[in-house]
Amino acid sequence: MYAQMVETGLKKVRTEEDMSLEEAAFQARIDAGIKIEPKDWMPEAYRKTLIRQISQHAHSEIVGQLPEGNWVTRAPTLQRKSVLLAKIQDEAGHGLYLYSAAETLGVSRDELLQALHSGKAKYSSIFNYPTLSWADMGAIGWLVDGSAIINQIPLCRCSYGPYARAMIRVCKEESFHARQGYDIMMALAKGTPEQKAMAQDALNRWWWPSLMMFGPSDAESVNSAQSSAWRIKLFSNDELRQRMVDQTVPQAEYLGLTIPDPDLKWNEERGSYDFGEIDWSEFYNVLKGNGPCNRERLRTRVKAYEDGEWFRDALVAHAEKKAAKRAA
Ligand code: BYC
Repeated sequence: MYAQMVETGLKKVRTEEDMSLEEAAFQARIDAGIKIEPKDWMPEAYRKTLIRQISQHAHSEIVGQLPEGNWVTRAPTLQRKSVLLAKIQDEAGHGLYLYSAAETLGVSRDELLQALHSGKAKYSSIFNYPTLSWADMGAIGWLVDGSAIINQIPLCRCSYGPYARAMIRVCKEESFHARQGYDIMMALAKGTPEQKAMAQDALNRWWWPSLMMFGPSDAESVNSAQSSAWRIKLFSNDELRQRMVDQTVPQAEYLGLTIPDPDLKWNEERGSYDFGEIDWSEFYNVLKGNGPCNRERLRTRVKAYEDGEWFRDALVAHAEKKAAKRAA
């Protein structure tokens, strides 16, 4: 079922002439700002779009634990280690809320995980880059969680109730994540010249991939038009990307670090920053599975799932035993 959903991805917006009476009434509810709940009637394509986006979001949270997990045993102090551990555990929680939200749309968790493990389902491109130094923990919290917040705050108001409600809690936790990242960057930027160089190197490597997190340019985004009509998306990919640049440049200046973009400059007329062209060939290459860590990430997830089989079996055996007792 999932493969079929992905293949039939929406490419154009439904117009009034295309709509049945039921669909028109559904669209009117969305336009009036009424939340759609799991048992409400919904067009099949709305359901499929949500399953696609929510499950990709869930997969991103789960795979997103891996780059940071790489530094737990090498965190520089006990305090840094406990904060990093707490953050990574939060990401697991986010994945679980999101899988639950996707399940309300009638897809099973097994199907969703199968799609991830077989490489059919996407997860955020950002998690296919390696974490080479401790400064990367700072850059991820600051830039990646910072971008995630910008993308996710509007999702708290999206049209599908369970997704919107999950996002409220997720966003609260993400802001702690972004602050812990910025705190690491501040410590390094104020540290020795070597530490400051580490911070700059991490910014250099994470800046462009973070801008890619917002997805293709509006002109290339196949899903945006229909998702906006359904109020799954409240702002376009480019609008949110611009917001990220405008928010982050002054933060980099405060740290005394340089954004690795020679074309970055303040545009007085627009009241925001102009920035250089993103290397879209790199983005699409990562999406095709050819980023620096795509294979390693999937291999690690599949192994973790297989290693956990005994535990899942034990839970089922326990539940069956309890059910049998109750029935006796
Ligand atoms: N990476 O038509 P478009 C986190 C795909 S987790 C990979 O614009 P849409 C965090 C897109 O799926 C971050 N694929 O699509 C966790 C589509 O392909 P399909 C994850 C991408 O859905 C731990 C195709 O490109 N956040 O924050 O309208 C630690 C065309 O794109 C990417 C979410 O998932 C990408 N970067 O818009 C720290 C948020 N971009 O599916 C942090 C929820 C695009 O048609 N998701 N694609 O085969 C969204 O807001 C939207 O799905 C997107 C894309 C803005 C990402």
